[in-house]
Amino acid sequence: MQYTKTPYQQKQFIDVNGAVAGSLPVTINDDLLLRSYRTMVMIRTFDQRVVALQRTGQMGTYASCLGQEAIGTGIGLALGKEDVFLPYYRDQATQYLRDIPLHQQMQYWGGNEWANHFTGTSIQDFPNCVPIATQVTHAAGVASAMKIRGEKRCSLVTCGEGATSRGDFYEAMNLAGVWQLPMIMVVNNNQWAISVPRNIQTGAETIAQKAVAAGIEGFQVDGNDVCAVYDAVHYAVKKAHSGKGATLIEAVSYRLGDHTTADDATRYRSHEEVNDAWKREPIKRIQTYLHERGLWDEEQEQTLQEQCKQEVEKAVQTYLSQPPQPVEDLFDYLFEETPTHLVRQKQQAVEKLAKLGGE
Ligand SMILES: Cc1ncc(C[n+]2csc(CCOP(=O)(O)OP(=O)(O)O)c2C)c(N)n1
Repeated sequence: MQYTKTPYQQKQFIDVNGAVAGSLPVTINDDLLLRSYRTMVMIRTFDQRVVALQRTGQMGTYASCLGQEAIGTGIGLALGKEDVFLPYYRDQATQYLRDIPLHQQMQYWGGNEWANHFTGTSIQDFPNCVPIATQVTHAAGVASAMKIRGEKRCSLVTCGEGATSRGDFYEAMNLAGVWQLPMIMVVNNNQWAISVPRNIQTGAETIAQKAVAAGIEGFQVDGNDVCAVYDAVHYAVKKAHSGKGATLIEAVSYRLGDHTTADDATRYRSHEEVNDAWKREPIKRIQTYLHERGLWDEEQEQTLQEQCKQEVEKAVQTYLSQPPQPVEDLFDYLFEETPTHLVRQKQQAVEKLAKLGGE
């Protein structure tokens, strides 16, 4: 029997050299390009600063989004305020665009779960999901509620390519297909699930083709091209809002940093591979494109770099000046009536901390 090769082709508008083959899609104007660029530079500045805070003992374990800024930015700019975002842990850019302040994101990574208490645009958004792929089932639930209520809204969930090997992912995608849910799954295919490379993660040639089995549309985009991500999400949102069902978007990128600050990626991948991936990173190409179009110059670049540094430093000061979380929070909010053994442990924790001088 002759099997046809997978039809999925990575969609791209701006290539690694900042050149556009043909023209940009009608959904993208100059204002959007500039916003994308500014956001990506801001998030990279934030990311580097948070890693530095962690290295100096002022931050908890942190999952960097270095090299994947275009994915979060494209999603954040295309998703509607009325939609619900269910993030995983590399969505700093989307959260920033959904009005979650940088200092609040630092608070979260500093270990304070209150930082998942959102307001404004993100009031109905879900907390960062660390358990792999469980958020995809939540997104199916959210989209199902929207459909039952007849609302013109959708849920958008993100996960890594490793997460697509889990049952939760397949189950949720199956529901999205059979119930025609207004749901979008964006897979950040950064090639590595901690130390497990993409090629031994799944036998599927692309992550996008997993959609076929669920009866939904799936396609690949260049996840380092913010225009491709934006255009794909914009399309999927419009489709979901008009009752035409779910979409799986595989955004192909590369994790330029360690998995988290608790990882050392040099133990399982080569410098050559990482250096090669740097050539495709998402920020340089759009900067080149903007320069060539006459939309950006050196002076604007310097001003932006300065603004980003200042905004991030301001966030650092706010984060560092916040009082530590009360130790009682470790025990509260879990049970309507706290079990006796936990009441005892809570008492012990409070006493121990008091002895240490509240440190
Ligand atoms: C249910 C569950 N199993 C295992 C883990 C441990 N774990 C944390 S991150 C990770 C790899 C995830 O890789 P991928 O989905 O590709 O996302 P990436 O971190 O590369 O963005 C694993 C296995 C977890 N957090 N949750």
